[in-house]
Amino acid sequence: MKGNKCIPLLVGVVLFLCPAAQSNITNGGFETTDLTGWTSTGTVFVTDFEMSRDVVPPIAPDWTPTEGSYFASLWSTDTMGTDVATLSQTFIANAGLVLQFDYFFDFGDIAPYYDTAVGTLTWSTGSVTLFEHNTPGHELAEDENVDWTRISYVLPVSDTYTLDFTTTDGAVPGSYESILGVDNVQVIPAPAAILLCTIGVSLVSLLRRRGTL
Ligand SMILES: [Ca+2]
Ligand SMILES: [Ca+2]
Ligand SMILES: [Ca+2]
Repeated sequence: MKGNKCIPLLVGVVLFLCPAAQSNITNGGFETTDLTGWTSTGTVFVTDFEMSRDVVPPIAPDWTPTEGSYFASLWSTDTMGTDVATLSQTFIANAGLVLQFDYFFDFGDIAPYYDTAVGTLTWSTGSVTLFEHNTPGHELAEDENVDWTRISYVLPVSDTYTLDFTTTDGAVPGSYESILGVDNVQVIPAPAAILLCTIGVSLVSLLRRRGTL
């Protein structure tokens, strides 16, 4: 196959190799300065910084966003009128795309008052725990912080997904609070797809330069 006849084929191959990030995640970076697109319960808000919850030295610096100027903050405390905070969003995405987000957990309490932090993803036929801290078997040291961490998860099916973040106060009303921070939530093509896409686009460019196309 030579000349113009192979153009549709090559363009088709490149389009196949370059999957669009088809997802309807809304306000994944919280840059609207509010929780537009998200559902929340308890003490949850958008902020540009949080003071660390470290009751004994060393005192960590303030928490700041990993993307843009804002992130979501979930407080475990029950001194604000609740003892659980949740943040969730439902979105549609194709199989093979990658859910990605950043989170931190600042455990501000002491044993045995294990304030928990959990991230889960649920779809019509399954679910997965993306991270968990201070649940049984996952206890942190007193006052320990989990620094900003990037989670990436390849979506197994084309489906409707619900992403949930939850933090709960361990015990004893009025005990110290902990904070779960979330930022930069997005659905992106898998790295392998991006690589193949790059190769495909480069091949088309090369062939055009050589006059093959
Ligand atoms: Ca942000
Ligand atoms: Ca801490
Ligand atoms: Ca607590």
